[in-house]
Amino acid sequence: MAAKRPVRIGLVGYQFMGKAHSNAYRQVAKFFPEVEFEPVLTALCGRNEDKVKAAAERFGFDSYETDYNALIARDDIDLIDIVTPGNSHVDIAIKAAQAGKMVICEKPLANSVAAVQPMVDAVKASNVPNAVCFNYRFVPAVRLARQMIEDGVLGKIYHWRSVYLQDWIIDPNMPLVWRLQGDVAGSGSHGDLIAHSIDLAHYLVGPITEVSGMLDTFIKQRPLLAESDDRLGGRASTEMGEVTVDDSSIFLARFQNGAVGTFEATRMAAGRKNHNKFEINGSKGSIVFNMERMNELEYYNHDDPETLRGFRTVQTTAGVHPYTGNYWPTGHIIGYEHTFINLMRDVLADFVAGRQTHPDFVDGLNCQRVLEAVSNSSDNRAWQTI
Ligand code: SOE
Repeated sequence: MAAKRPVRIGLVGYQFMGKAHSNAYRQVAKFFPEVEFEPVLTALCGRNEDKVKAAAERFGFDSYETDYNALIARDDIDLIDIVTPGNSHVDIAIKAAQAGKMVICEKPLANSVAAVQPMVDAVKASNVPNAVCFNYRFVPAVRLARQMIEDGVLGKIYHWRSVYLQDWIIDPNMPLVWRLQGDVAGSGSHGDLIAHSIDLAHYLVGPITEVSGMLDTFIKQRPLLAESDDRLGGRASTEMGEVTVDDSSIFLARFQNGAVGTFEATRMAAGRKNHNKFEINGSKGSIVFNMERMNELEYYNHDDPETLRGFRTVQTTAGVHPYTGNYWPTGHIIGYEHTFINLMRDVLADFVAGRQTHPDFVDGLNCQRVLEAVSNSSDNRAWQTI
């Protein structure tokens, strides 16, 4: 077998997404032996030396840096992967592109259209491969949904209906972690969750042209964070601070192809954990996907004999479904982490082959335009054109 091309990774950030991405880099060439690249965990970067050193050892990186400028300056790094909060993406991505590195960045690309645009300009000017991590595109059931729509199985699409529901901030004593700070995260459930639904809608239905939305914050003050933990929360202090992001984001949309959509996202839906669900209704049938049952796709075929009509549940693990043949025998399900492995499989394969990948920074910008239009619509109480 020909030697695989090493892709030497410099990862900036080591919390939740750092764990997900480094796991994907470690696994991808093992599960997909046909790929022509081999990720090398060259360096991990973070500001706190003790913590970044420990994380580098735990995730299997060869070295660490405490300054991303030093990381980007290294000539033994091919790809900069950014998994830090939204307000830090712009400078890192632009400098990485200017240094000629491939760039992968977590979603949302940044906190406004004005911030994202120079990132897109920089990757274009340097002509470097780039991708944004909308990982739910890489769920086998979502790929199957896209294939069905492309093949005309659902006919003309009339409706998109999505909810993305979590409840991890429902306790008013949940501290003001960075995801609840507007200057760091940009927004709340809006950029964190509904961004995923927008990207999936773009991927499956097509461009959104017009929106009307409302963003709301129910809990306006929370305890400041005393110490963050390894998950999404942390220890609360006794001092209070302002919540500067939305708790809930809801909007109506029109698509270029004539379909209409409703979108809802919240982190205050008691009992819902990662309920990332969409339903698409077309002239010939419907499909339903829910991330909490991610190995399944529900399908209703209006052409079935009337006596037998009803939703069927397709188990998307049969080997014939996208990605699944590289994991386990039929019925042996995959999970959240596999969405990142699948993403790295496709994105790095495109990068080394010199092919255009998706979702790329332009896809990230298109999502940001919708996010911003919804937020403007909420402020102005009026429809906004994209
Ligand atoms: C937390 O709300 C979170 O981890 C998001 O930040 C992710 O983007 C989403 O995939 C799951 O929930």
